[in-house]
Amino acid sequence: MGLLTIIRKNRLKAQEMRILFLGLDNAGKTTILKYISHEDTSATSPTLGFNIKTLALPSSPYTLNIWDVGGQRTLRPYWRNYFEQTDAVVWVVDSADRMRMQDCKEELRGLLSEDRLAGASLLVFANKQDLPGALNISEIIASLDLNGIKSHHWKIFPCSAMTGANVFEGLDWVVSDVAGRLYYYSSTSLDSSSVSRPHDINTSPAPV
Ligand SMILES: Nc1nc2c(ncn2[C@@H]2O[C@H](COP(=O)(O)OP(=O)(O)OP(=O)(O)O)[C@@H](O)[C@H]2O)c(=O)[nH]1
Ligand SMILES: [Mg+2]
Repeated sequence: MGLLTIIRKNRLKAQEMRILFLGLDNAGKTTILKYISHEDTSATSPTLGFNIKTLALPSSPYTLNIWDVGGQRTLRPYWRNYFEQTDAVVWVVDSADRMRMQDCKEELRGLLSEDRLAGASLLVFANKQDLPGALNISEIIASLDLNGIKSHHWKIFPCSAMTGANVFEGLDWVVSDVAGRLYYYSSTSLDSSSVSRPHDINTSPAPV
């Protein structure tokens, strides 16, 4: 058992998870974080550094330490400063930003090649599904070549930070995936009835 695994297990004993929100600028990371923190989502401004929130989901015994880091191009080299001890990456995509899907794919690919993220679960939020013209889940899986990801557990959820659709369902999945992977997940501690099925290539995307 590697040192990193021992550290991770010890942290899970303390019932904490470190979750890193990343994605291109304007994807909706901060708005999602506001939604799950029950804050006003109507106004956000670009994140120039990072936001951190510590919160508990109603359906989970774990305390989540969520780091939301600015995604502007000039800030992306600093993402690596946040990788240490990350249990899960939440990759937020602006589903309506068709022009930048290639950029989005390349940044995600680069991220997944980082050694310090090797054991992290990956939740992809296909955000802004409320916008007309948003790519659906199948289109985003194809655009980002998600089926090519063999190195990480991943799932994609369509969501909207504006309506809140599927936001907690996605988080529930990633929390249970981290907990299950590290053996400290107890089926009694996370109410499985609250975990909706994620949408990946094997399931039909649900409208949000
Ligand atoms: N329609 C719609 N707009 C959204 C949604 N999520 C975020 N937005 C809007 O998208 C813009 C960018 O949202 P942010 O949350 O600041 O994006 P970010 O990913 O944190 O951006 P950076 O901090 O620059 O990396 C804001 O105007 C939000 O109101 C969504 O689900 N639907
Ligand atoms: Mg932000």
